[in-house]
Parts: sequence; C-alpha cells; structure tokens
Amino acid sequence: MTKEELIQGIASGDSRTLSKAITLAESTLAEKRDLALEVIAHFGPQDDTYRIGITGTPGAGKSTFIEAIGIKLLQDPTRKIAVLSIDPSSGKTHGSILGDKTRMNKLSAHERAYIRPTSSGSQLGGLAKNTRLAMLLCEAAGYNTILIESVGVGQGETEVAQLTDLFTLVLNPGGGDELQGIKRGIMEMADIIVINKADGDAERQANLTAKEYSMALHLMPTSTPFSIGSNSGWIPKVITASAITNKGIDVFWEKAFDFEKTVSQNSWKETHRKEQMHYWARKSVQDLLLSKLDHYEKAIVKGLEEGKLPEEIAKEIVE
Ligand SMILES: Nc1nc2c(ncn2[C@@H]2O[C@H](COP(=O)(O)OP(=O)(O)OP(=O)(O)O)[C@@H](O)[C@H]2O)c(=O)[nH]1
Ligand SMILES: [Mg+2]
Repeated sequence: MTKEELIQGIASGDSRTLSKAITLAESTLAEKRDLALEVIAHFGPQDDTYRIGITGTPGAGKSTFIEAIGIKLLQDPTRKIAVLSIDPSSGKTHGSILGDKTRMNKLSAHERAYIRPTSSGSQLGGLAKNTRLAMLLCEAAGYNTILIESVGVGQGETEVAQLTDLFTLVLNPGGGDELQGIKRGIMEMADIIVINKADGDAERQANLTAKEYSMALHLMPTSTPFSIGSNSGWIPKVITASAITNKGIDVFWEKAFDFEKTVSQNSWKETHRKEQMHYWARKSVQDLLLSKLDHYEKAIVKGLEEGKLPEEIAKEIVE
C-alpha cells in the first residue's frame, strides 16, 4: 500500500487499512516503520481522545472487565473504542490473542470497536513503544476511546502510564498478598483501583479488600516518584465490580468521567500529554544512540589497546 492509500483508508475509518498500518509501525524494517510514521505525522495529534490504561495481575479479569465497560460505553453512539493489549508473551507466541478475543466476544463483533494485541517485534522494550504508535493510528482512524490492557508485572511495564490519561488497576478480592505479584509503584500510579470478581461468595471479601486498599491509599503520598510531573488534582478511588454480573460498571464510568472532567478543567491532561511526548522523545533519542553503539566497537577496542581510560574513549567518541 502507498502512503496515500494508507492515509485514505485510515481517514475513512477502514479497519483493515488500520491493521496494515499498525503492522508497518511494528516492523523492524526501517522503511516500513518510516512509512507508518509518515502516516501518523500526516494526521497530527488528536487531543480529544480518552486514553485509559487497565493494568493488573494475570487473570485478574482485565479482558473481561474491558468487555463489560466497552459494551457499556458503546451505548453512546458517538463512541468508538480501540482495545490494545500489551502482553509480554504475545510477541513470541501470540498466545493471548485467541484468549483475549474470546474474552471480548461482544466487543470484537461490535462495529464501533477494534481489538488488537501489540507485538513487541524483536525490539527490547518495544512493547509500549509499538502500542503508542498503534494508539496514534487508532485515534487517526476515529477511535476516540482507547483502552490499553497490560499485565503490570514485567520489565518496563510501568511505562504504560506514559501512554494513558487514566490509569486503572484491576485486582481481585483477597488481602495484600495480591500486591506482591505486581510492582509497588503501580499501586501508587493508579487513579482508579477496581476490585473485580465481586460476585457470589467473593462479594463480601471484595468489599473488605476495597476498604483495605482505600486505607492504604490514604497513607500514600499524593505525589510519588512514579507520578509524572505535575499533580492531576485527582484523589484515587477504590471501587468493587464484577465483569460477569456488570456490578460496578456504571460506577467505573462515573469515576472515569469525573476524572476526565477534573483533569480537563485544570489543564493537567494537556500538560500530562506534553510531558509524555517529552518522555517518548528522550526515549527515541536514547534508542537511536544505543543502536549506534555497535559502530563504535572498533574505536573502543583501539582506544583500549592504546591504553586509554574508558572515560577518555567515551569522550572521544561522543564529543
Ligand atoms: N467470578 C468472576 N470471574 C471473572 C470476572 N472477571 C473475569 N473472570 C474470570 O477470570 C478469568 C480470567 O479473566 P480474564 O479477563 O482473561 O483476565 P485477564 O486479567 O485479562 O487475564 P490475562 O490477560 O491472562 O492476564 C476468566 O475465567 C474469567 O471468566 C468476574 O468479575 N467475576
Ligand atoms: Mg487479558
């Protein structure tokens, strides 16, 4: 496909063209990736979208929860939802794709929804980076609500916060043990904590767990090393929900829109997105520099043979 064909297809909201463009963006071949970047640049930033991260331990019910909140939101005819999942395992095996599609049956069949797992390709730490490009392409294609699913246990997983406006943490009923599996920092980043699977016998436990987390949150500083730049002015909320019985799904959206209202009024959303762009720009520079490191191998070996200090060699190469 040519650049013009890609642009035209995406502008008309064609999901097959969108899929092709995302595949190009994930490519490790520079010319393919560059083509995708040109397409993204053509559309420019889409400021009016809502980007929501859904993170939580494996099996917490993230995909099922996304299906429930997605179907609910699509009752509003102006909404178009793209679901992107960052799965560290999907790069190799694509094992989660089938699982996610079956967990999101109704959503994947809906004409105003688009579901896609992101592949890491061969790039180290390329997951969130590729997800970001996929997100921008989805926004260009008219998807105004982006839901990003990530596990929150692997390396670099906290990076999902550099993609989204609202950060949601999905946990299960049961005490603090649960948190041992995920990075502590993730809890401090959460804007909404959802205790999912609050149904049947587990409902009582879920309410207790919600209270515990609520109290734990109160003890946390509002600004942490993980909160990026300025403060959103939002006080994190803990809710209970069931993705199966739909309990708490309305409450989730109520809070999510309260959040959006708060951060739009105090212009945090705008500032936050600018800070995120700065993060990605730095990261891109860093990645490019690192990819060039191999070129300097000869100079490094030569410098060492000449008895130079590593610090001297570095200065000579870089400056
Ligand atoms: N009882 C109950 N079960 C749920 C609920 N939500 C999800 N489940 C079940 O929990 C299991 C895992 O659900 P998923 O939605 O795949 O969880 P996930 O967090 O996306 O899992 P991974 O992506 O593999 O980390 C499935 O068997 C779901 O049916 C819920 O609200 N209540
Ligand atoms: Mg899942």
